[in-house]
Amino acid sequence: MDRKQFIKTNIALGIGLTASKIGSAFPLPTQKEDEHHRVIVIGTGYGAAVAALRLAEKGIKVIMLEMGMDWPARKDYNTFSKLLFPDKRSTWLKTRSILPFANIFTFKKYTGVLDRMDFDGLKVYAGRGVGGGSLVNGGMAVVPKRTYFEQILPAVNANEMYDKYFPLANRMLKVNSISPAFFESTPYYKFTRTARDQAHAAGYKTTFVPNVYDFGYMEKESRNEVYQSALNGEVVYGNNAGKQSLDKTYLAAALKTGNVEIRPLHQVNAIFKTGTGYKLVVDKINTGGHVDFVKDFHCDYLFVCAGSIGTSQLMVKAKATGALPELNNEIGEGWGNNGNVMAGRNFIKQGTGSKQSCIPTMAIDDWDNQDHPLFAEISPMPMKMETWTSLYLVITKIPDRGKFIYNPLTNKVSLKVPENFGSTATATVKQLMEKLNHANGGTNAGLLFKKGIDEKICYHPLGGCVLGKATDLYGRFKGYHKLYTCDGSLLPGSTGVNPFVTITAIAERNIEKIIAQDFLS
Ligand code: FAE
Repeated sequence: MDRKQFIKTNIALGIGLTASKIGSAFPLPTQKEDEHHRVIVIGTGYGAAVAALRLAEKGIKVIMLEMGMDWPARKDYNTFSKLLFPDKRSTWLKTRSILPFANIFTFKKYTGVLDRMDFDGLKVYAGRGVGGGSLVNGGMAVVPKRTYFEQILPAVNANEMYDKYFPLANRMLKVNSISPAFFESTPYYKFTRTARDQAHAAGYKTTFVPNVYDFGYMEKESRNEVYQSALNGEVVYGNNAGKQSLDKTYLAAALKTGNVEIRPLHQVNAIFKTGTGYKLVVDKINTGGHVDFVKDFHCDYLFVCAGSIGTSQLMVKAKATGALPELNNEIGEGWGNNGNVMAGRNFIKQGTGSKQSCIPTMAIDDWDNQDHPLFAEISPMPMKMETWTSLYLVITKIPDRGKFIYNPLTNKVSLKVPENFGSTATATVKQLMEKLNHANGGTNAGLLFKKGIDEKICYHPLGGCVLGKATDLYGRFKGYHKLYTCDGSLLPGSTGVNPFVTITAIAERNIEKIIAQDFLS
């Protein structure tokens, strides 16, 4: 008996079972009529948005199922919660805030915008809502170094990527750069200038990093001409203005075609093969996380783009439960954290400023270092007071990879990583901190993280359905037809830089081929 039959039988019998016994919340949800569509896309993050737009442009109707809320911009600039005093809109179905540190805020459970998933000691963050990670991320838009890209995805034509798809992704995402004059003069980037000077004193090179935040808008913020978003502590719980997130770029263009419909608060729980296509079992949830109703969606073509964790969990479960038995053994393998490590330094004698923009614009670039390659984003700590602290999100090169495992007792999929996962990354960042402290003074910020370094925080989950392994070279799942992924699960655990430009560019490359070969031919 599948879930639908189970619900129907129990309703018919009038049995007062709680829905929690079938994996949902009390009271027992109703089963709504099935729907059938030609194309369904799960998720509304980068990969999903690219797929939906390009299909819709060819006149193909697409339904997007997104577990998070829609967050339309409000005229009073109050769509999203503030950083310093977050409310329930900040956090996905938890009663306490979940930032890497200082979690003292409590609220009612709500389908808020930032989620944290805890696995095997790791804390993996993700965006929830129409726009996925683009709603909560720092907007850093970085094309990976070509030599490294060629190493991680040797079967992908790098000429094509660097001549066509990376520039296309940058254009579509509205990537822009801060003006050097504004950067050098504004108090809001003192924290970056200080960290840059200290990096140079320690012998490191730095590089400006482009962003999707509109720097023209930011300059107006600095002159108090418009609502202050990035300059007033907004980023990780959403920006109320200034950020060109996917809802303003790819998804806006997709909706404009008239061929795309987005269903928020629709959580896909299972995928099955049917005679001619696929069946999705979906919970329509409310903002408290309870299930309003359950519905089966059927489709001919399915794009699973729920992010590295979401896609891997759905596909591992489908393979393990026999719902998609022909998936190969690469499903759930090859997961990495992009070598993420967070680190902080105290007693920065030049000061880092009481005013800080939330949008990062610079990184320490030591990727060519043979022993300890790193790319360290200089991150803000917008506490509205001088903290004499520098914060870094460091991307390192680590060999360790995790895998997803299905537990039949709980019907859940978790992530397992090898023992000492991240020890190479910690060694790299220790060395970075030592060099910076040695050249400039300062100490590791033990109040922020244990010994000032935390390799358990992951903002960049990647892999689980790796390109060319779990899928063919264009994201088609091996073993099935008309079943695809386009998201971060395709990347083999590492990109050497912040990943969303790579995810977008690969999705553009893949969907072009898929449309030509699977839809138009
Ligand atoms: P993603 O954007 O995560 O979208 C997946 C979507 O699927 C989400 O909207 C989910 O709610 C939805 N979903 C998941 N499961 C289901 C389900 N079962 N049913 C229905 N819907 C579902 O995937 N990257 C950069 O390049 N630059 C940065 O500056 C940067 N900063 C970051 C800061 C933070 C705090 C975080 C958390 C991430 C940051 N990232 C950054 C990472 C970046 O946002 C991430 O790599 C991409 O968002 C991943 O894109 P995907 O398309 O894979």
